[in-house]
Amino acid sequence: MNTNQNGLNMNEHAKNNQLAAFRVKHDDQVLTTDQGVHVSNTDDSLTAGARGPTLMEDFHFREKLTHFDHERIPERVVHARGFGVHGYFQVYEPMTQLTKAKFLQDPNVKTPVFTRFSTVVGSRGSADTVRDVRGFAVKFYTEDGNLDITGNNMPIFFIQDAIKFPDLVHAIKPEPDNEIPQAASAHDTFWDFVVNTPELTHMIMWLMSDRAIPRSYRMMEGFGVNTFRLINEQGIARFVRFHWKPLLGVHSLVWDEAQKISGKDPDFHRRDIWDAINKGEFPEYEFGIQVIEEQDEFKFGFDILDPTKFWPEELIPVKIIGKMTLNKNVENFFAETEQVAFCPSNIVPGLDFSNDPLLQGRLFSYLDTQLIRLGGPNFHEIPINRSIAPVHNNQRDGYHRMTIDHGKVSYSPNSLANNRPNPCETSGYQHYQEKVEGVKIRARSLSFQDHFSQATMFWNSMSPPEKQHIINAFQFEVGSVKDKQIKQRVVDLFNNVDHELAKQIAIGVGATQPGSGRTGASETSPAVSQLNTIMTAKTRKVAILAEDGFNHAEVSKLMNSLNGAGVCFEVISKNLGTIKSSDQKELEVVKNHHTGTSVLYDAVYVAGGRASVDAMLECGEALHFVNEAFKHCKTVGAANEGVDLLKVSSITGVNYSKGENIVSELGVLTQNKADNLTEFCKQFIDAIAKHRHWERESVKGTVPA
Ligand code: HDD
Repeated sequence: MNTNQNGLNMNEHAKNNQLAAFRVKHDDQVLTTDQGVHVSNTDDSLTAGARGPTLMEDFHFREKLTHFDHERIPERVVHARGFGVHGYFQVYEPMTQLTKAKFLQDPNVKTPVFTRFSTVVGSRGSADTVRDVRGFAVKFYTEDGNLDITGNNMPIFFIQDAIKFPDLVHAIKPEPDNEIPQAASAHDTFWDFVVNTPELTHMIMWLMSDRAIPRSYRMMEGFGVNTFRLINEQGIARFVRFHWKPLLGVHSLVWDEAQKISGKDPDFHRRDIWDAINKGEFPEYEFGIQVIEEQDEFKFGFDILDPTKFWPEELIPVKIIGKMTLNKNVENFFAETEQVAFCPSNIVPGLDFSNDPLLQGRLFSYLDTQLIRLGGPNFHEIPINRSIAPVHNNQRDGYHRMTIDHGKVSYSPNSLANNRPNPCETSGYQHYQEKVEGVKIRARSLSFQDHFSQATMFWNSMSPPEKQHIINAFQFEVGSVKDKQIKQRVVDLFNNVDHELAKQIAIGVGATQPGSGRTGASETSPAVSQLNTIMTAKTRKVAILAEDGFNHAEVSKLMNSLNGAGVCFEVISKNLGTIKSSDQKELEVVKNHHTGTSVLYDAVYVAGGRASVDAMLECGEALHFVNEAFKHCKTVGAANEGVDLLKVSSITGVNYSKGENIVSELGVLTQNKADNLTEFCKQFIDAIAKHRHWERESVKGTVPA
């Protein structure tokens, strides 16, 4: 591999150098003005007398205030709330047969990437865990120039034609008279748009599903959504869709938990990935492609150019071809995450677009939006947006131009500079020579008109708990709509998807139940159910509840086991500082009950030790912690005296261990004998790996999550 002395691949090195060239460290420096003049005092303005007016000549005051007054740029019109991280991509084996794209040829080449995850609807300061689609945008800095795969965490989109995008966004954003609600689709204008635009039906099923409340950016799939083309050296083209598959599996929060996190830690998702990368737990996603031969374009029961349809994996398998590793946090949020500019039209030789009408519109919109957001046509010169491939052309001037273009020639053809820079037929980007003909027409293709079959397929692919979550989501969202007619029309629309679903929506929102509707079996795509994903306890977060007098041998055994399995943990007690075990060993408390709540953890463990458990029994917070974790279907564990806390909790449907045996029911693990701890810890970790214990939701008396 072509590496430098730091072990960095040359492409990574090139990108790092580019960023480093603009990095300024201010440590140990004297404060200066923007002109480099040292400043003697930045706390008092220059005034005429100590109590007199400020003087116009105070250039430092004016410069400081002027810069501050201008330091905001417009937030993105959608996807304003996001978080970017650096990493690299490596292909597993040469993809020569399918594409000539250079970054997909050599498994030794690490292509630097910058990935920005986002929500769609909320403003820049909105909460991370709202119900929404998540953006999953990857910028590859390839040797052939920048390639952006600007995707989402759902494989389809709301609308089929880009001309409807402003309508969609106006409908889902806060209502314009009072700017309510923030970052939410649960309001009248959105559902009014839904009932009047049946092409949204399929995407609404995904939006109401658990996909819309991911547990972590690290546990989210990514999809390019639109259909692109791969082109090989021989000029043969194939249709392709792109996938990112997280090695930690695809997992979600539960709605009640997500809502609470929005208040307890609105930065939950960005903190999660920031902390993971700082700890060296680098998120990894495999890159997959679904490929359709040109001659098979019309072979399927749906139009492969329709972005409201996914290509079922069972029909068109996802070929895994590489991996992205995210291994570096940004140094400056504004410079990198805020100023990064993605654009689906950033493409490299070996790839091309399809006639997907949503994609075609996107090819215009992204570049256009950067002109206002980043203030002019030179945004490609901002360090995070620069390609590692050299840039030579006759584009000149404009706001904030950084490049000092040499020479007097800025036109083509020219003889003064030997006609340089000149196009190159062999290395230059060649558009695929697709034959197109037709009359100019404003009409939707007939092959785009089935809005319900795949929505039904999605519904029928869900497991019972996933179905229940969808029903609950509809009841929340449509229940928040004020207009009765809209509520009824939602019921009637989704009666085309599944009659039982429509009935349940109607019951929940007080609408009339539909007479008859779509029922019975349809095709399924098991791959879309999150129950069929990778299950691992790695990087999950356990809360250990303990107070003075805890059982040190037991807790340290548990901590060692968790460490061994790559599971994180934090000790939570009534007060911060340290607690002492029954044998006087000290343990640091990371959170108290004000700062550490159950919704921020994947599992909870109640430590044994008589005095510790007695203190917890007196403290309502510990009990609330356990009850809430149980309600959210999380793994709950307790050993020795710790079981006493569970016995008085509202956990239902569980028999506690009476003897020495480990009892594991509904994801609640208890045991009474310290000797069994090794096996107990193993089972506890296995239970955490299951993510959630949905079977609890069907136990009578359990409040649904
Ligand atoms: Fe878009 C941003 C994803 C349709 C117009 N979009 C944006 C971002 C993502 C997506 C991830 C944020 C990029 C970042 O992190 O900076 N958008 C999608 C997907 C779509 C889609 C997967 C459907 C397949 N988008 C879409 C359409 C249009 C736009 C049809 C307009 C015709 N999108 C934009 C935009 C944004 C944007 C207005 C806002 C900020 C930006 O571009 O840079 O141009």
